[in-house]
Amino acid sequence: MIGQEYFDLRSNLAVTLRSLSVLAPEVGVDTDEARILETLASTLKTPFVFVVSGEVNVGKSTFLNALFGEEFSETGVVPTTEKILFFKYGETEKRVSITSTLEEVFVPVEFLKDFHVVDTPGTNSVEVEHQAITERFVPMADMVIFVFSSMNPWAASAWQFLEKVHHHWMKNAIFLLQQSDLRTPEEIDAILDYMKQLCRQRFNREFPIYPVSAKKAFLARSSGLDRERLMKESGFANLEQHISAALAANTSRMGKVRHALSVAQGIVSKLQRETGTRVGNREEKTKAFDNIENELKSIEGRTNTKLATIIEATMGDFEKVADDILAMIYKMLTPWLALQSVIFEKRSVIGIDKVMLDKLRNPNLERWDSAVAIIEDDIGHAADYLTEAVSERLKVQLREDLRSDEFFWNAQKKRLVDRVDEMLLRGAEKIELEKLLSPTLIKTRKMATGFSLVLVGSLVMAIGCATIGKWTLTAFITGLGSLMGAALWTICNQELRRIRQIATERMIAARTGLWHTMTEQLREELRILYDTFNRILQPMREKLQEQERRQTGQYDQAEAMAQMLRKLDVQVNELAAQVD
Ligand SMILES: Nc1nc2c(ncn2[C@@H]2O[C@H](COP(=O)(O)OP(=O)(O)O)[C@@H](O)[C@H]2O)c(=O)[nH]1
Ligand SMILES: [Mg+2]
Repeated sequence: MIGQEYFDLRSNLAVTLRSLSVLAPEVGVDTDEARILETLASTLKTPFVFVVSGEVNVGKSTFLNALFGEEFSETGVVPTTEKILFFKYGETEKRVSITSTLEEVFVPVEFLKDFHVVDTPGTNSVEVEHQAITERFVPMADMVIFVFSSMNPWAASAWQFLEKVHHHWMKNAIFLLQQSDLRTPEEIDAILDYMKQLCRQRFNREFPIYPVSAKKAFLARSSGLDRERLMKESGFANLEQHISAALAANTSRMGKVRHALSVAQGIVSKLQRETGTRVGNREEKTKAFDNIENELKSIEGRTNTKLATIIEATMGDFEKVADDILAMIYKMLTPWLALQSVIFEKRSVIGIDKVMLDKLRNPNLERWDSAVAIIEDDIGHAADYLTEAVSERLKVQLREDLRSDEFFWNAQKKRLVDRVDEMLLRGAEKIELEKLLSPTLIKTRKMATGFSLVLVGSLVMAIGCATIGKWTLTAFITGLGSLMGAALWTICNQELRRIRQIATERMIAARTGLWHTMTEQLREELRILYDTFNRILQPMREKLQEQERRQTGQYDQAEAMAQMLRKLDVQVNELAAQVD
C-alpha cells in the first residue's frame, strides 16, 4: 500500500486522539481541548490528492489500477467526450456531472477514502480546459504524475501542456514512461536520456522519471502468478517508494500530525498528572479510612475492657453468694444435723434457689446501671471522634447527629439490666440446688433414723442382757450395735460429702458458664452499638472503592496513551529522517 507507514501512523494517532477526547472529559480536564482533539482527528483524515495527466491511451487508467491494486478506472476505452474524472470513495458506484468537463466518480474501494484521484484524459484538448485543470486542481494536488507512453513520448501537445503548468506543479511532479514493456531496455534508456535533456532545456530543471509497465504490475497484483518477476519487471518498486516518501514528506500533513501529536501529548501529561494526584489522594483517603476504623475498634476494645472489669466484679459477687450458699449447705449437710432433724424438725432446702438468686441480683443491678453509663460515655466519644475525623480527613460532613439521646440510653440501660438479670437467672437455674439436695436430705434422714434405731435397739438389748447377767451377750450386742452404728454413720457422712462436692462443682461450673455467656453476649451488644458507625463508614468506603476502580482505569488508560504517543513521536521522526 502506498504510504502505508504514514497511514498506520495516522490511524494510530486518530485512534489515540479519539480515546483521549473521551477520557479527558471523564477525568474532567480541559473539555475545550478535548473538543480540539476531535477536530484534529478529523483533519488528519483529509485525503491525498493524486492528479494523473497524459494523452489518451498512454495507460493512465491502467497505471492507477496497478498502483492501488484495484480496478476502479476503466481502461482501453477511448472516451467520446473528454472529461476530467475525479475519483472519490462512495458506498455505491455512481457518476455525478459537475461541469461539462468534470465528473465525480464515486467508487466503493477503500483506498479512495485516503486518496482522491484526478484522471485528466488527454492534454491534447482545448486550451480552456488546460486552464480549468490547472486552476482547479493545482492548489489541492499532493502529487502530479505526467504519463508518457514509451511508444510515443514526444507528443507535442503533452509537452506544450507541461510548458504551461510546470511553474505551478513543480513540487511533487513526476514523469512516468508507461508501457515500457513495449520497448527494449536500450530503447527505454535512450528515451529517458532524451526526456531528461528535454526537461532541462525546456523547463530548466529535472523531474524524476520512472519507466514502468503498469500492465505487468497489474498482472502481478491481480493474478498472483509469477508475481515477483512481473513486479520486478514492472519497475513499480522504485516508483512506489518515491510516492510513499513524497507522502511522508508532505510538510503540511506531517505538520498536522506533529501538531496533533504535541497537543495530544500536552493533554495526556495533564491527564497523567491529574489522575496521578487522584490516585495519591485516594490512597491517603484509604489510609484515613483504615485509621478511623482502627480507632473505632480500639475505642470499642477499651469499652470491652471496662465491661470485662464489671463482669469480673459480677463474678466476685457470684462467688461470694456461692460461698454463702455452700456454707449454708455444708452446715445443713452433716450427719449430726440429719440426726437432729429426725428428732426435732424436718430440714428442708426448698427455696434455696430463690435465696441465691435474690442475693445475686441485688448488688448487680446497680453495677449494670453504671456499666451502661460507661458504654454511653464511650459511644458518645466514638460518635464525636467519627464526626470530626470524617469531616477533617475525608471531607464529608455528616448530616445526622451521631450522639444518641437520653431516651435511647435509658432504653439501653433497661435492656442491658434485663439481659444481665436474665443471664444470672439462667445461670442460677442451672445449678438446681433444690433438686440436687432434696433427695439426699431424705435419704440421709432415713440413714440417721436407722442409725438411731440401731443404737437405741442395741442399747436396750445390751441393758436387758446385762440385767440377766449374760455379759458375753451384752458385750456382743454392744459391739455389734456400735459397729452397725459406725457403719451407717460413715455411709451417711460419705453420701453427704459426695453431694457437697457436687454442689461445689455445680457452683464452679455455673460461674464459668455465666462468665462466658456474659462476656460473649455483652461483646455482641457492644458490637451492635458500635456497628452504627460502620454502617456510616461502609457506604463511604464503597464509594471510594468504586472511585478507585474508575480512577485506576483512567490512570492506566492515560499511561497507555502516553506510551502510544511516545511511540508515534518516534515513528514521525523516523519517517521524517527517511525522507531526508
Ligand atoms: N503493453 C502494455 N500495454 C499497456 C500498458 N498500460 C496500458 N496498456 C494498454 O494501453 C491501452 C490504454 O490504456 P488505458 O489505461 O486505458 O489508457 P488511458 O487512456 O491513458 O487511461 C490499453 O489497451 C491498455 O491495455 C502497459 O504497461 N503495457
Ligand atoms: Mg483512461
